[in-house]
Amino acid sequence: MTTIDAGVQTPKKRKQSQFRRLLWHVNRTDLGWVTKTAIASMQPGARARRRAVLNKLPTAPEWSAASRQLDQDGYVDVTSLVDRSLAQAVLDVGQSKVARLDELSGKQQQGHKSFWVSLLDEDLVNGAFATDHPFVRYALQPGMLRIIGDYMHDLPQLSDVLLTLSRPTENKALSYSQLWHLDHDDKRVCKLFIYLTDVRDTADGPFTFIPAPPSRSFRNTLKSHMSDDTVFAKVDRSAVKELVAPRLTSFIVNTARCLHMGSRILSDRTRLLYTATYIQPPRMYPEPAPRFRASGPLSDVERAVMRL
Ligand SMILES: O=C(O)CCC(=O)C(=O)O
Repeated sequence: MTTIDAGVQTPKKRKQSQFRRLLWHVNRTDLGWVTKTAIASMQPGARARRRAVLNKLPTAPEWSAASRQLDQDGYVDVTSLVDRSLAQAVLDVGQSKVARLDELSGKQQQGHKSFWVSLLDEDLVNGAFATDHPFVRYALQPGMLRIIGDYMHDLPQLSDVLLTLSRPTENKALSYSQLWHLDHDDKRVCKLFIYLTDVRDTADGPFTFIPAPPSRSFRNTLKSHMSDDTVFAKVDRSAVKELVAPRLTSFIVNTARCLHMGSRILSDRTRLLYTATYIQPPRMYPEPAPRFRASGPLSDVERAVMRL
């Protein structure tokens, strides 16, 4: 009897994984639209059904203007458009988690980013958030879905919600999202953020980005995370937007089109940030385990956005 070491691949498996790797690289370029279109074509009529659901959402002139700005520039400030009481509920949850930081960071499951602490692990059941959690309610605001949906010309899919506490990394080299990158979760990715602490200056590690038009030259780059030198060899520093703003500032960024980085926290500062991630369905990669579990009444739109 022959035994196969699990760590050693057969030639067929090696070819398959080389093919997947190649596809993964290709999908990060504009050629990925071919893959996306092919996947979408396997679900005839699905987009029209999603658009019918999108059209059930209310409209407002200021949401349409925000959507147009998102399309043109790749970002929009939505602080004046969000529901203040939902924002406050997110802030309350965030602050209550930070008050228990030592206890929660001991239990952290996602440990790879030393400058990020995930504080929501205890709110998950089998990896899923209850749909009445304030973080989910914030992401489901009709105005935000309308702004992102009108930009995508499709009903967005809510992929995840996240609370991150960024802390100083002392003298360690910059890594992960502290370096310039585009998000490649899918071809269209929008993130809705709220600052839950004041970001007063560069030392607070602001979310920093280059709007979509000047970010264009990085779209087909195969390098995933880039240093300042690499970026500023191609684009003028004056294109950079550093989001220095008080707590409860909320903004949407198309992180697949706008080169971005953040969390470069200095000295004794910390930064607390809420993020909701939306993609345009159907997802390019296999669907992960459900991230949301129904709790309380849900509208058709909400069910469709969370695939429940
Ligand atoms: O920590 C930051 O400000 C950057 C976050 C980021 O890169 C992201 O959410 O994709």
